[in-house]
Amino acid sequence: MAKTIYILNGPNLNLLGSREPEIYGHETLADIEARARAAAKSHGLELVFRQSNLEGELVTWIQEARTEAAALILNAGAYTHTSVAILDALKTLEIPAIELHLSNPHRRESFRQHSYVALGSTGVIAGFGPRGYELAVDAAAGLIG
Ligand code: CA2
Repeated sequence: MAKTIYILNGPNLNLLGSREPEIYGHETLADIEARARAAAKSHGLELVFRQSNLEGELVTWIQEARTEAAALILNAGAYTHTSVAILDALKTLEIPAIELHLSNPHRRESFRQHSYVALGSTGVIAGFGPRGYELAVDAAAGLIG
C-alpha cells in the first residue's frame, strides 16, 4: 500500500495569489497543491493537503498524522512563531516532520526569526517560494526511504 504524506498549511495561506505577491508569489494554494501532488506521485506517495486558519484544527491534524502519515510537511504560517500547542503536537510524532515556508523568515522582521515549529522538526525548507513544496516532498520521500 502506498505511503501517505501530510502537507498542512496554516493561517492566511488560503489567500495566496491575491495579495503580497512580492513576498509570496502569484500562485494560489491550489496551484501549489498541484505541484505537491505531482511531486508525491513521482515518488509513489499518497498526499493529504489541507489548510486551516484555526490553531486547534492544525493540532488535531498533526495528531491524526501520528497514525495516518509516513511524514508531515508543515507551513504553519504565523503560528510558526507563536504556537507552543503546535510544537507540543509535533513532539508526539515518531515520523519525520519538515518545517516549510515560502519566504525566508530569517531575512524578514525579527519576530519571524524564532520558530517553535523548528524545535519539533527534522529539517527546514524556506525561501524557495512554491518550489519549496516540491523540495519538501522530495525531502520527505528521502526520509521515508
Ligand atoms: O513564508 C511563509 O510561508 C510563511 O509561513 C507565511 C506566513 C508568515 O507569517 C510566516 O512568517 C512565513 C504568512 C502567510 C500569509 O499568507 C498570505 C498570503 C497572501 C496574502 C497575505 C498573506
